[in-house]
Amino acid sequence: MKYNTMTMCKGVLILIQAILWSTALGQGRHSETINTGWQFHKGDFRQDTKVEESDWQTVNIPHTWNQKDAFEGNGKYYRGVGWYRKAVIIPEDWKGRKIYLHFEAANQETQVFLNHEPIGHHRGGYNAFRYDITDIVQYGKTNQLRVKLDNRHNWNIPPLDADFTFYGGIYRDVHLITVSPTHFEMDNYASDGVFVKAEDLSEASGKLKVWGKVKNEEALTKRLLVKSVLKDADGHTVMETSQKLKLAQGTTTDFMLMSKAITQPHLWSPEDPYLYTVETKLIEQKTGKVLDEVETSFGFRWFSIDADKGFFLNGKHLKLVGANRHQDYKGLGNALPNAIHRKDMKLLKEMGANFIRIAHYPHDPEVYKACDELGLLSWSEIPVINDVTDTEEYFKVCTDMQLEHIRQNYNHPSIVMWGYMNEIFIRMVFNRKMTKEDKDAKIDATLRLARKLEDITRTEDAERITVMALHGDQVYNETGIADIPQLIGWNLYYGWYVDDIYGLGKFLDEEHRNHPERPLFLSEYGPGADTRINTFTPKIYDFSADYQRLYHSGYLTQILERDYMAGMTAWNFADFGSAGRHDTRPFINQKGLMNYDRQPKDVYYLYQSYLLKEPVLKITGGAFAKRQAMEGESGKGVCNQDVIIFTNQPSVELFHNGKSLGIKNALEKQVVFSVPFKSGDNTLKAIAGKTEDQLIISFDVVPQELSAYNFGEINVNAGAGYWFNDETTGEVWMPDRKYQKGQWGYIEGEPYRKDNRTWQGVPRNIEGTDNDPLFQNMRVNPKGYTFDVTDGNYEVTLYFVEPNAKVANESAIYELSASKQQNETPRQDVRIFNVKMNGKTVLEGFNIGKEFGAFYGVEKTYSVKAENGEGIQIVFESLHGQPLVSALKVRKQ
Ligand code: GCB
Repeated sequence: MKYNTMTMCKGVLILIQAILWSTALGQGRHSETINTGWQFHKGDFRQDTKVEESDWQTVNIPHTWNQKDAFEGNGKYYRGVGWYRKAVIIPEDWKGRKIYLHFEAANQETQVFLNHEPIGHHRGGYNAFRYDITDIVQYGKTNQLRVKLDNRHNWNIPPLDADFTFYGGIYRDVHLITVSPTHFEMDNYASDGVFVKAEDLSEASGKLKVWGKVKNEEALTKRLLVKSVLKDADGHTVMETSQKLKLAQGTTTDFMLMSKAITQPHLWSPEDPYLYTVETKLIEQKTGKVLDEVETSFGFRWFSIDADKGFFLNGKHLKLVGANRHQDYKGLGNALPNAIHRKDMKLLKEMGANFIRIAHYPHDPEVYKACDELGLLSWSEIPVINDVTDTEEYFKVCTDMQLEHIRQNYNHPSIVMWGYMNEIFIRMVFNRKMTKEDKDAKIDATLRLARKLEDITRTEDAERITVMALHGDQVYNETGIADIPQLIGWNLYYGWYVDDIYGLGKFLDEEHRNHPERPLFLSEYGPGADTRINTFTPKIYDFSADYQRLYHSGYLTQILERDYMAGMTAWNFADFGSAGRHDTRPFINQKGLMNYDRQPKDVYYLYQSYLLKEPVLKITGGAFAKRQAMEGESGKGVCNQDVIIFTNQPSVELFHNGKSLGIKNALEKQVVFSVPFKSGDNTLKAIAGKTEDQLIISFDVVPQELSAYNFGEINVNAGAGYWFNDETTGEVWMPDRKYQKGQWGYIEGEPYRKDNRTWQGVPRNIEGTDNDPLFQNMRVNPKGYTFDVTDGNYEVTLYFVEPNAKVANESAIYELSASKQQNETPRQDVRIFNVKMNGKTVLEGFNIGKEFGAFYGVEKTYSVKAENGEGIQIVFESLHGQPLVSALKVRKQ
């Protein structure tokens, strides 16, 4: 056999690697994930009960049992007990070492058993926890690991209530960690046990401080050296510092290293997220053996906040702009691979953000790591949301949570704020049943808890800024809770939950005037938006991409012009699961700048235009690239529609099918062109300097005289002021219009409104369809719809939904609607009507509620013959109550 240099090198490499591995296992710290090949059982059973093999389903971690059911039926997902089990083999040669089981998180109450012995119980779904299993494991054998998990509501575990889904499961990585019996502290709230920070830091110089505890679990006294080496990003040693320790058997001692001043440290910032590495080793003096080792990414940076001037990083002013983020993802629930966590941070960074509010709970370790590496400053918080329980146990769980949260994440340079409460009085404010005494008691308990959490946070970390997020109510000022943290985040929804986008500035100015010493941040804002909904007349609560644009544009200008505002984080980076919501995509909070699958909504590019330095140019309306609309008054097969372009360039030229529509200046990062669309593909090309963007819009212009229409189909979204694009079929639905001779449209009737406040018709999940927006809005009491089509055979489909929950349904054939399980009595006949098409009765005595219950999407298709130039006449006749219709489709056969 002939060896060439390549194979020789490979051989040497393998040898070196083998030595490294053996040292890794023999000494030092070794960690490995044990995510693969678990078994899951949904439901509870007693430990000693034999469960059928078939009851176990093989799964991998990360895993949740709610990724499907939280998005089905009425959104009542399984909140209960689930069991996991796994056979874990512990190698013989781990004998003599310490062994730990480390869970990055599991939601929300976890009991862990190893070889049938209980080894730990953890409360709270978003922090890591770790157990010492050294004395229980059997070496060289299979160990039975079992985990009982419970995601039921629990009065002693926050969050008690919140607008997101509490998916159950072991949804973050599980690790086995081994260390030498003499090691850095392993039972310090599941942290690394080694903490780092910069001291006396300026541009000119700074020191490195490293501290923690060392534990000697060997049966002899140890003489040790703790040594930290600071390495730059290229791996060159910048500084070393060490301390000698003598530890008697079974004792624990503190260490603290302080380096000499490092001149001109390379500072960490969002623009330049420069990371050093601190390698901290625990070395046996006699042998020079490394007993334990922790590697920490480290950034030199300092910051401050000012009530008038906002946030400063490394002495320079920095307006913080970014978004909040929840940790779930379409189809996966909260069980995400690390790659998606990292991808999200990249998407935020690419949006131009320099900040993230990690809401409403600590996220995966990968998120914090990515923030350090990409340069995203952050606010990280624990999930004490909407309400508190006044028990010692609840307070203890909250304070433990904050301790875990801070200790586990202390070393990340990206974190600048620690939060601990969100809108904590919101339930109380809206609860009409609470007496004054109840409210006073609630306020008292909440203040006590806030003070406790504030104290703990400041004691743990005197440098980071403490923060709390409030909803727009004076109760926080009146009770004094807003004076507790160092920074106040307001969650304000002017132009969504309350009227007027420009109410924002007024509110903030008043707060700043009344509390001039208090730094302020806009921690949440945003409207729901569905990329399938597009309109040229955006309104509050219409869920259109267009209203989202108006809203964010208004918010960006108002915050950017106010120096005292430290920053702003949009609610939310992406759509997220919220099982209690019934918006246009049920069980999802749609306020994301991106869809649930991280496809950007148009506003993502608006942020880019505001925040990025490199040229940004984006023609909006990509999700509305297929259109059908009426020819304009001036005819010629042309339909003029506004096209909005986002850019950070001064001006933009737009070409339509190769023809220039002129050059326009940008105003608030936007340029508007009226485009004369024609049937067929319309190529839009925008040019600004050297940057180009292109969008092809396929258009079907429906002539004013319907008889001139080369009939494909006309799809009408009745009673809605928006277009609806069906993502699956590609069908486009136009808003309806009033009938005029020779054309098509409705005769009388009103758009359905559930109440005066909301524009969205039926804020409920419409079952039996994914096209909820098509059904949620409707026309009530129409006399009819007329289509002046040419003679021929047509197919007409009518779409209905019963929006009134109190419908008669006793004789409904199937229990179709989940609403029926909600016992909404008394039930009654709401409406009964006939529908005629060209004189023929096609629906007689139609009682939607009786037949289908409420909120169930109904479709009925008929064949109609248009004869003698009379077109199609659809007539609604009331027998009882008001008829209604959600949508109509007319197709030529
Ligand atoms: C809030 C909450 C957040 C909700 C949001 C909303 O103020 O802090 O958890 O999801 O409003 O969309 O209503």
